[in-house]
Amino acid sequence: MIITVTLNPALDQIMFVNKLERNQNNKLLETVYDIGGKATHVSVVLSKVGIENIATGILAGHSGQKVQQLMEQKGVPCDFVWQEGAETRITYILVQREEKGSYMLTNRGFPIAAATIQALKDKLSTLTHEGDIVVFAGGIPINVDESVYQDLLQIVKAKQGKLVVDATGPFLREGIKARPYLIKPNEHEFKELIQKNPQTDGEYVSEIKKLLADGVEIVALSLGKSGSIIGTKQGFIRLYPPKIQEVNDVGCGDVFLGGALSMLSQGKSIEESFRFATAISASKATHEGSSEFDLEQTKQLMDEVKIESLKEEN
Ligand code: TA6
Repeated sequence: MIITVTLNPALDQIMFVNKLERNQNNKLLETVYDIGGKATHVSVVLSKVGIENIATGILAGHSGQKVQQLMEQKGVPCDFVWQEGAETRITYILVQREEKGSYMLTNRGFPIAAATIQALKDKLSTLTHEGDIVVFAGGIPINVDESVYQDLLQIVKAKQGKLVVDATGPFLREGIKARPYLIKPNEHEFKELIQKNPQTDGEYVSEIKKLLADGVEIVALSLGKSGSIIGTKQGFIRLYPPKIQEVNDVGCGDVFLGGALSMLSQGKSIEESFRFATAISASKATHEGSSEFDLEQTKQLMDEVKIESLKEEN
């Protein structure tokens, strides 16, 4: 079983214009809603691929109900903790049809009540069984500190669960302290973590080796449109994504993580798992929604993913 934990889910409001004009009345061409918050995306991929999973975390209000409704429409079993008197945050994403890339404005979300955190701890303890993969991904609520985060991680470790952590700054460091199965930092998060600025793949490999020595089993370093570097004690590979017509890049990193876990959880090799992850992430980029992709398109893109083995620079 794979359990995804989204402490701070979001309802993504994705708006499309031709080209944003300053000081103008920019008429929206279209607005679509999708799920947001990162670990939620992982669950969408797992469900679409047919991997048993449960999505939990903290939801609230009408926007939280809309998120759960969208998750259920995408075939995701949900078991969230609900907080009264609050509203799940809305993320505003602007996509210009005539330009590449998107603008994303993320709200911080509501403060989590002590009772809500306790309810989540109880739920996590109930849901997690030995050998389960438990994915913590996405932003952290404004009043959740590193010690609360570590308490949640340790509930999983106590149950012999396998931790996956996709977090930033001090929370990524907390994740590494818990000796996780997998971490997925992006380039910015990685450089902030190591407090260095690697310039070559070989330098990245040297830094990743230190994290493996600290007890991380798989380091999946996302380099965005340039691809990724995957490091394990068995070696290092560099993956290059296929060329695609980008529509909306929001959610690609989360779909990448979901794609990798959907394969790893079936015992597929590192190379096969991250080939699939790279292809499904590329498919997501060609879709408007932040959790949309096409499995047929993914299969066609698999052969266009380039993979090289990497060595540490001496
Ligand atoms: O990675 C995509 C996404 O999850 C969007 O769906 C949007 O909700 C945003 O990121 C949330 O990011 P945050 O770091 O605030 O959790």
